[in-house]
Amino acid sequence: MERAYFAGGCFWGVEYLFKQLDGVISTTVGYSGGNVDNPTYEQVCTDKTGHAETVEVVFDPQRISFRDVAKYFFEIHDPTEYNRQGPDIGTQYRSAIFYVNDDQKEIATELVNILKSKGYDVKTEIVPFTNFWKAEEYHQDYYNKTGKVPYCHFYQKRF
Ligand code: MHO
Repeated sequence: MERAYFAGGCFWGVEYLFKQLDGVISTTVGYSGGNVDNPTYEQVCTDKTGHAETVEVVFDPQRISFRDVAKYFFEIHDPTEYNRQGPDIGTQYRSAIFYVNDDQKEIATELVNILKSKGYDVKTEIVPFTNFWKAEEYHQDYYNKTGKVPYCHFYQKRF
């Protein structure tokens, strides 16, 4: 199994859509890229801890490649938004890929360049993974638990 970490706005919607992708085994929502250990949602919401709402995606590389997982990421959020996603504003809603190895870094960078060549002014940060703090239980699987539907994430073809 391979792991990948994506931030693309409110993690409820990003997780909901990743769960629908064939080859994805499990997902967890949490916080990456910040400077406070084991932060709470309230702390992250202050926009002062440096974390981004992030989804840990575990997938089976024999069924789907990192390239296709990452392509999908760019198609389920708007990578041209800077420090926001839809109605949610703040650095915790930034677009980022926290790569865990050089292959992921290269592929993510290549995909950003493809999107740029298509005219998208991509703001996604491609940065090394440092840590991932699992979010509170009520944020896990939020839409499936509540029966609500995402308010700002949907699939849109970009490649
Ligand atoms: N706009 C949403 C953000 C939730 S998300 C987990 C809210 O205020 O509840 O950041």
